[in-house]
Amino acid sequence: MMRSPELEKMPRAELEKLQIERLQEKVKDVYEKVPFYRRAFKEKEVTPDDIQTPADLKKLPFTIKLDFRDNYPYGLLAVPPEEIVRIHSSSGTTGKPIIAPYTQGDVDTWAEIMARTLATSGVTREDVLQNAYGYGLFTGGLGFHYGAELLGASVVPTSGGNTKRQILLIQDLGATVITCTPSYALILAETALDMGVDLRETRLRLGVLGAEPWSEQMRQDIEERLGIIAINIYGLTEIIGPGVSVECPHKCGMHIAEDHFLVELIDPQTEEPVPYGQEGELVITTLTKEAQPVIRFRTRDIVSLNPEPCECGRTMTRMSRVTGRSDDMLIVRGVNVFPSQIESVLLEVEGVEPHYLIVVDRKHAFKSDELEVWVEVSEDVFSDEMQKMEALEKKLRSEMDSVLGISARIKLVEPKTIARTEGKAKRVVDRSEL
Ligand code: DLL
Repeated sequence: MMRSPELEKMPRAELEKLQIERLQEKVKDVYEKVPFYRRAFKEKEVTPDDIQTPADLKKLPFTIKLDFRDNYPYGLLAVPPEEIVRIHSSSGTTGKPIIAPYTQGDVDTWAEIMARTLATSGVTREDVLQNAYGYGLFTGGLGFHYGAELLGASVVPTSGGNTKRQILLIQDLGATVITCTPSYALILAETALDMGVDLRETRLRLGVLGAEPWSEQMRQDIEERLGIIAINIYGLTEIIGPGVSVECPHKCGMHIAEDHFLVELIDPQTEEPVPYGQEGELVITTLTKEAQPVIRFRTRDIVSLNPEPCECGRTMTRMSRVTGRSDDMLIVRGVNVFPSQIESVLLEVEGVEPHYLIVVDRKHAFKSDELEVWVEVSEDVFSDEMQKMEALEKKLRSEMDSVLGISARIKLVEPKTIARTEGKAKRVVDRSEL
């Protein structure tokens, strides 16, 4: 099993030396092999020779989601097509999907990164890991699968869905680790209860959850309902899939695999660098990807960075949980709000289930005078008298108002009426979709 743990605790100076060497090589690579990058470099009047120190990174052009669409499907390849052994994909925001091709080298590197990632989160070769991320084009299923096998854990590749069978397998095979989206973890808990199973009484002890935004309150809820430690993991198709960063059991930020991914934080409007501790948009450059290296990819994910070494001894920069995306921001009467903030407020209030929908008018590009939030109430509140429902609604409205500074129309709905998804939950919907 290769895990390169020594890299994770490397002195910063040494790490930066490794990064610049790898960066120089990659920049040369894309300049020579990918016409899209050569053109973009020429426009910025920069050549690979201009990249001598980490600070030179900002001379390079950004890459955005649209560039993937414009070069669909193979326009960003840096290797001959016969080198490709696998292709994953995710839905783009509009039109064509995003394509992620891998060489054999990429598949091996990814497995190694994921083995290390899972080890960081607390998984060991003694664990039985039930992998409920979707297998297929989505990077979650196979990404976790290869990493967990390399680590030596016993993998149960359930993929998403068939929730009742998931519960049976957790019980019968003695799963100790569950890997899925946070929203699916809650569905598992809910379904288990319906089946008369208390997941807290199974051997489950750890969840490695990600692929969608979730709040600290959501973590507490999941930990309580499943009787596990819930660890946050981050990644994206354009860069590699899961494995870009992950929390250690200290749960104080996600350790970025900086020997493979060079990160920057920018102000999404001015594109200027943002200092440590402040929030900005995460920008990632791949240092080891062969098939489709990416230079300065604008993730749209809003995070903050912390360069201090962690209590666990790892020296790699940590990123906060994703507090929003620079493009899912809602503007309600001039106030910027992210769905994750709304979630935090909702889940603080007693009597509310962690299932909600934010209804907006997309035709005004998320600028809205009205914010409507549908919230599921818990069974006991719902079956209680009307007065209690009214009190709850009032409480939610005033909490939203005092915490976020915006007033929202709250619509309380019956338990289990908001559609459940097996993968990523859909939190924001257009009124016309209802
Ligand atoms: O979601 C890869 C992945 C699979 C990550 C399994 C973790 C676990 P995409 O489908 O391309 O890839 O979606 C990437 O999802 O830009 C974020 O906006 C969001 N995202 C991913 N992980 C987290 C997380 C996978 N832990 C997009 N917290 C990213 C918040 C996340 N958002």
